[in-house]
Amino acid sequence: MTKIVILTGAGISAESGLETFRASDGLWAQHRVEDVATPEGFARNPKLVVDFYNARRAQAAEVSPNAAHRALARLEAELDGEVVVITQNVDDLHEQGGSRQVMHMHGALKGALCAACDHRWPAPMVMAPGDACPACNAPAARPDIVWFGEMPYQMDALFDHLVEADVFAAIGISGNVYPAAGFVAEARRAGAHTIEFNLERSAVGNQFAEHRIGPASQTVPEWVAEVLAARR
Ligand code: BJW
Repeated sequence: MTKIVILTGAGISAESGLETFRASDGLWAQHRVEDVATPEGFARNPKLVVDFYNARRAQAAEVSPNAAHRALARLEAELDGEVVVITQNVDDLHEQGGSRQVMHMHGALKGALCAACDHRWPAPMVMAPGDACPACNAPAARPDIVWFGEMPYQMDALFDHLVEADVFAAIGISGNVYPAAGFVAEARRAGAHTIEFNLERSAVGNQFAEHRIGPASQTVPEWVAEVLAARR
């Protein structure tokens, strides 16, 4: 049975209207990463961080999955095999597009996390600094997002999928952030065919066997159609 593991980054949601991080007009050009995406930044100025994610949550609620998200759902539904989407994205466009096996390694905008007891619950559209945890009542609610210096979610399960992959595809990732940037090496070592989908070669582009250059909304549906046709 074929197993396809797909890693997605901000580039797959760009054509839905969500900003990427490292583009010249992207999120990191507008906000200091140390201020909004580290636990130290949150400790210094929780309101700034909570407001940043409130705004991102509001933007994400306005957008829809694009043809690339939908194509991955089609692949999962129609492939005689297993498709696992590992996403660094905190939006839920894969789920809205119809994908079922989705792992959010960097957390989710729709989630809240208690910094005191690690309880997780659905976030309200607008969080406030000092919101109480529904489990322990500590005023310690934070966005359920993995910041720099924190351990991404489900690492053991992710690596289990990577070593079982026949095909590993990375879509719209810059290859600048670890551990995700190291997944191609892991999958390749375990024998997977590796494909990168991007507008240009990423920082780890030289580690992929195949490149599909162009907007994901075009390249991904084309590839999915090829994969499904070859296996019919
Ligand atoms: C298109 C397109 C279109 C556009 N079609 N393509 C030194 C060396 C190595 C590692 C470290 C180091 N010092 C520190 C570290 C670790 C650190 C790290 O990697 N730092 C680097 C900056 C060096 N990593 C961590 O701290 C992580 N934790 C960790 O390592 O724990 C320890 C550990 C050790 C060993 C094993 C396991 C764990 C945590 C990282 C948390 C990242 N968090 C963020 C923010 C939170 C989420 C949020 O707010 O949304 O996650 S940072 C930000 O970058 C976000 C993203 O998920 C992540 C990756 O960005 P992504 O998706 O690649 O987006 P962009 O914008 O960079 O790129 C978009 C790409 O799309 C571009 O290439 C475009 O060309 C392309 N594109 N339009 C196709 N239409």
